[in-house]
Amino acid sequence: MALHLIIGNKNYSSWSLRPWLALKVAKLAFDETVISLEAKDFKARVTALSGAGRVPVLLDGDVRIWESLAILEYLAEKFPAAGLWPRDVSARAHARAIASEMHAGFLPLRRHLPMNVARPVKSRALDDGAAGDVARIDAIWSECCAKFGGPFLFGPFGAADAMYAPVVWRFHTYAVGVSAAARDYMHAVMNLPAWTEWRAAARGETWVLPHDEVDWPNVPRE
Ligand SMILES: N[C@@H](CCC(=O)N[C@@H](CS)C(=O)NCC(=O)O)C(=O)O
Repeated sequence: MALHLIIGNKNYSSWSLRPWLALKVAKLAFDETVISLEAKDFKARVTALSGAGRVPVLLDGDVRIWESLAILEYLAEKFPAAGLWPRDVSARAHARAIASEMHAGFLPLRRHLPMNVARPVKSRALDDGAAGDVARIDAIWSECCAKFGGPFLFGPFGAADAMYAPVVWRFHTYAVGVSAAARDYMHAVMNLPAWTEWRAAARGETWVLPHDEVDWPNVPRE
């Protein structure tokens, strides 16, 4: 039975992007259903699949997995050839640590710079919390790319890159200043064919979520 990924709006749903991108880059076949986060029946439809009532949710036959990081772990276990985690035990521990750091943290950045794929690139002044998160993420990316050789965090694209992919979008959209190493890393992610596919779909969506539009009541579009 095919994998089936339930996700939110491609323009805004940063958690949804993570497993979607991993599935695409790993060339794993899957069906997908997009439910707008503001659809009247969003909660009812998603809660029927996962008590958490949030997307993404992965369905694999009778198996239901929620939480983006748990989905990536499931894919890594079920499809080891996809190489979603590094083979080396210390590199794998490093990858899991930074993936967990992303999953559990960077709230100031996430609040201040919501993912908004269709917004034209325009800088936004950072508050102190977001600036601190940017510095930490730049250090994570720079260290990984120097230590493991790039172009992705641990060489080839993997689960850690999937976890940070929405941050790449945020840094790009809000023209956040980063180091040369972080910029090179962002270019590697943004050059993925799957990136272009997600962007085209996101820009084709007509839903507008005001709380994710930092220019509200203006809704600038590419
Ligand atoms: N920790 C969860 C976060 C999931 C999450 O917050 N998803 C958002 C969309 S990006 C959502 O479903 N929001 C709807 C809601 O909370 O009602 C994960 O990693 O999957």
